[in-house]
Amino acid sequence: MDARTARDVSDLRERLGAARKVCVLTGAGMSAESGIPTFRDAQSGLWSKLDPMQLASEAGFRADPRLVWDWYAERREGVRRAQPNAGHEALAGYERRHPGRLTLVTQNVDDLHQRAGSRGVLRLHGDILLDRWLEHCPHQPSLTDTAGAIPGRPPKCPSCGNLVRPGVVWFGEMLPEGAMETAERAAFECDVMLVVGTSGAVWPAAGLAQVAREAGAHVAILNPQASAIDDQAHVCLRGTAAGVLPGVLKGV
Ligand code: BV8
Repeated sequence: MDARTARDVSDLRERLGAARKVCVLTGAGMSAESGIPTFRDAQSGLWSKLDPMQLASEAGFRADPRLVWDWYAERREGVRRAQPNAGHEALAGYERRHPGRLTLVTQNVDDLHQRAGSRGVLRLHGDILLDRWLEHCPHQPSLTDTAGAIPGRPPKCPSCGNLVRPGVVWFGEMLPEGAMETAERAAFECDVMLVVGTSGAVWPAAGLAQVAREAGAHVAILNPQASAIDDQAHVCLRGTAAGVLPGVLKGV
């Protein structure tokens, strides 16, 4: 770590130690060191010719349900095989030491924050390990109870062919009721906002850094590369989640 980054880390540690309220926003880079490819990394193998933005949409699913279902099935396997990294653990430790101080908002659809022990994680883009029905249908008890599905790629309703889809928020879909309002309030009220591992390309999540900045919070971004929201940061730490977060949060 160079001298400039070391100075920035020590200043951030001081601020996190003194803060009344902290908001952390994480993106796919948070899980990269756990072996889960980031959203915009070139898709591996079969998927390299496909656009994740297209696959992660209702239109993409309706156009080729089996292709999209298989893409999620492969990603789900990757999430199940992955383990939380030192960055996830560091955030969970900080939360344990300061009950009620941290609001952790994630764009990620994996469960690594939760498996590291973080509680009350605010998921803006849903949960890749959950299923739900594509449509409301009269043959099924609810949108989220897919127990009545017959197996398949994707599974479907035996009575009307309604398809099962992953419980994530696709491009063009609204975020979960109230999630963004809660996240905006946390960004508005915090003294320190830490943004980890996001390109800042996806809205409205990307707007949270600006909400915090304009409300007077100290905004720090941790990312090995530049992001589209760096202009909202007081400091940009060029490093990785597992490499830098433990040093930022240890003993704070
Ligand atoms: C909505 C679930 C109302 C699916 C995902 C305003 C302006 C422009 C466009 C819009 C706008 N408002 C709405 C839109 C449309 C759209 C959007 O944002 N489009 C953009 C992309 C052009 N937004 C929506 O549709 C949202 N809905 O707003 O509803 C509405 C509807 C229609 C029209 C208007 C309004 C819903 C968005 C949710 C999409 N679903 N996920 C799935 O996962 O399959 S988003 C998906 O991208 C993932 O969740 C991912 O987390 C997320 C964001 O990407 P990042 O997390 O930033 O990941 P990325 O790969 O981009 O970057 C990784 C970063 O990590 C990099 O910077 C890298 O340097 C860094 N990194 C790498 N390694 C490490 C690291 N950092 C730290 N440590 C490391 N080791």
